[in-house]
Amino acid sequence: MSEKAEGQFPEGFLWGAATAATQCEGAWDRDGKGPTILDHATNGDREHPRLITSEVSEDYFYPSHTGCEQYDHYEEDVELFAQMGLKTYRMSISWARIFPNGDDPEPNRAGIEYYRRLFQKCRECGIEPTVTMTHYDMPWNLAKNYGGWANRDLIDLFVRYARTVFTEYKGLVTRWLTFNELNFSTVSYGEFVTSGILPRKGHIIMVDPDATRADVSRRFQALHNCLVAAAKCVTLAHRIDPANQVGCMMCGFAFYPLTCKPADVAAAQRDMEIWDYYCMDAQVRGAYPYWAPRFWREHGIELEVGEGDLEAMRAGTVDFIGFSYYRTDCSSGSMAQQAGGTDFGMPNPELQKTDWGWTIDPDGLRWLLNELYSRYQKPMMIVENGIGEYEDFEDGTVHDQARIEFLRAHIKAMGEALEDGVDVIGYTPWSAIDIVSAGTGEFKKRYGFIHVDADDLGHGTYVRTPKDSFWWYRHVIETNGADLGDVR
Ligand code: BGP
Repeated sequence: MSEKAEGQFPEGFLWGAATAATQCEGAWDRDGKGPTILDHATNGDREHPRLITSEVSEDYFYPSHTGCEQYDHYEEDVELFAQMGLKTYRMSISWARIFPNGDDPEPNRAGIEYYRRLFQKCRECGIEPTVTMTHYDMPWNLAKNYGGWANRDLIDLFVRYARTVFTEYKGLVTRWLTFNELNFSTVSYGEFVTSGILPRKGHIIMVDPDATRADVSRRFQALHNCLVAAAKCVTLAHRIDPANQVGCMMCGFAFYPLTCKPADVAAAQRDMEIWDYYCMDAQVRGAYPYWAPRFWREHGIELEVGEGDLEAMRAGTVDFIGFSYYRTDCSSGSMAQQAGGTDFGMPNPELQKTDWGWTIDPDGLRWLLNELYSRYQKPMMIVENGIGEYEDFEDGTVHDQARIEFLRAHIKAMGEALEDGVDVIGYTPWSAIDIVSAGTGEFKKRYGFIHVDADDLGHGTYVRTPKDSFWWYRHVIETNGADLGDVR
């Protein structure tokens, strides 16, 4: 029996799927590419956090060095994406393929040409690229020798990188996202992956005897510098090609009060403010939220705001809101989460969880879409959504029914939000193909529509095989979301 959602999805809706360079490309040191911060991250799993090593050492396995080998398989991958019917492929450019050290006098031509071939291949196959400019992959040199985004020099270095890619790919790429999940910088999780501040704590542990935690002021300074750079990129993108559309990319956190105690309701509001609205207001409205001065004061945050920073932010507001959505969490007034926290919140006792403990909450997607739209009234694109699963390869494929159920429920919720009147322009589930997990570095935490024969230590043939979800999603796209049934 098919489940109908007729008429909800507008013509031209951007059905797609997503990946990121450090998780799929491999070829980490080929053709002039420099190392990125995630090239220093070892593999881990649920119980064993990834380590960030100060040198790349033979004693460890670094999963980004192989990814799913898309660098060598990109033509085959794009052809498979076309067979699935994707209208857009969200992927990221590795900053260190273009500027290997971030501060090189000239860009790396081989890196520029690789992405040109990839974008051309997408266009030939009728797929529009949606490009993230940096997805957790600052050149290592900038983290090590500049102090990451805490250093204002990075603003100009990033804008120079932006100018290079906007100019080189003019006409090939018109849909851009600046920083992946920039709002992770408000919590210590983002200290390393988003801001490039060494060392960091949280899910990733730095192997460094002198490790100390960045203070909250430094973290928010880094975030401020990112926000200024992102805004300057929006202005620049429009100047270079008026056809360019630039979005922010936020981790879509949704916090419910754990109970109806007023303290829990207030905590949920506070968590939404810090985790979501601090960055979104800056990028969508072009100014920090009204409560920010009190927040800075109470947390001892002293921002160094450069001349012209606030004007740049006001001028460079985004064209659309991109966000990822995986789960929801609960807030409690008794929990010391605040700006220094590493936790995502309290688990919701009403919801089922994945094998990695992430709650499954399709209704939360409709809730969050409405919540964000009522605040911003901007087009929205869900640029990540998916389920990580242990999977078996049987009868020559993977019968990933759990993924089909997960995506079907979320697409239904998105359809409801469209009927509510929310302007949703696209949906790019995570992930187009099996790739390395960012959080744990595992390959066995699989998200893809396409199976890749590889294991956690990079062994395997890297042969690609469409899973059941591939055929299911193809049918969803073919019917523009009108039939979410289980047709193969
Ligand atoms: C998002 C990241 C992605 C991706 C995804 C799944 O936060 O933008 O890079 O990895 O989460 O997370 P994980 O890979 O840790 O399961």
